[in-house]
Amino acid sequence: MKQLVRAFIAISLVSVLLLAAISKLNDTQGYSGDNTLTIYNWGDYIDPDLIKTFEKETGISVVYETFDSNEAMMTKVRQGGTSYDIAVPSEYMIEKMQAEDLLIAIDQSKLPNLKNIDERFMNLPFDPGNEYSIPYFWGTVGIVYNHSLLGGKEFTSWNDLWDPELKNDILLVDGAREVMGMGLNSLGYSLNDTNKEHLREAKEKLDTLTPNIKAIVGDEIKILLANEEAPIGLVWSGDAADIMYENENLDYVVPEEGSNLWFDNMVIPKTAKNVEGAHRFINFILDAEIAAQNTEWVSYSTPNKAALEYLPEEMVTDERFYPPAELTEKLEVYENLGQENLAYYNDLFLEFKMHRK
Ligand code: SPD
Repeated sequence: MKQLVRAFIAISLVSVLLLAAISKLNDTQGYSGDNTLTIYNWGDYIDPDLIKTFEKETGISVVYETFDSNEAMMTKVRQGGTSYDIAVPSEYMIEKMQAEDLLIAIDQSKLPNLKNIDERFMNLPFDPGNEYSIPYFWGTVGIVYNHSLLGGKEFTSWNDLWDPELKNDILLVDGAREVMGMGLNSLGYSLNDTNKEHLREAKEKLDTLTPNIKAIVGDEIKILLANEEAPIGLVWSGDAADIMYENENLDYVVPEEGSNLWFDNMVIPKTAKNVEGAHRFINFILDAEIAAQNTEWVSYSTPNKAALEYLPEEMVTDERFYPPAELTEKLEVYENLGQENLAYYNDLFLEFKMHRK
């Protein structure tokens, strides 16, 4: 009898330890079972109340993680250590993920709210037919500047940033393609240039901007600019829109030489364990009122046409953030330049960052 009791206690102990280990693993590895959804998104890129609403509506609990660059996101998804059910990459990275067979095809029959998306943002070259990705937010890259701190100075060209009077005035978003793109555009080259001499020339031109650069930063760029810690920033349009609601001395411009037009879309990585829940989440985000709430919180430009009527008119008619097709046609969308070229962009960007130290 004593042996039986001892065996029972031993089995119970092992079970408890096993359960604790599994639960710990779930906490750290983003386990996605039927009742969990693991989402991987950019920082500051969803209204946190919407996660609660989704959890309440569906009974699915959300594990939410953030990244600050497409490259960081890709590395983690490729490693496969965490079972992401949803990720939100930009267009060139979607193409790359698809080329590396890292995505699950989306079942559009499960997305009745997809009809809310403006045709203009569907069926784009990086994902014909939206087989693998669904629009989330879109925008441009440009210069946000504080006309009050700069004594009324205006910006029209990337080359205006090289003005020696702007010593220590500029914050750059920490993005390899954005910063290298600024160097390329300032020389009249394409944002998708793969000519190594042009890329090196762009990096060397960026080195000469060093005296004017105060810092290269992540999401904190918004707070620094809004609090007037620096008068100029190279930013994504949505970050400019966000801080311009807080500080009326700020303005945003897309330089005349051209710039980047980008699209962030929701995808379901191959690591997904809750594909059904992922579709439910995407459809939830596509709802017009939910998309409007998200847009008000995030401040980026929504591709959801049906959401526009729930948003303040002055927001959605502002052509700095909702440029019409005639304007965006002049901008360039990043392409997937292939592993070797993308690595070269990243190496040059790193070299440029080192040069500053
Ligand atoms: N804080 C949210 C940042 C989202 C930026 N996405 C833009 C990517 C452009 N390639």
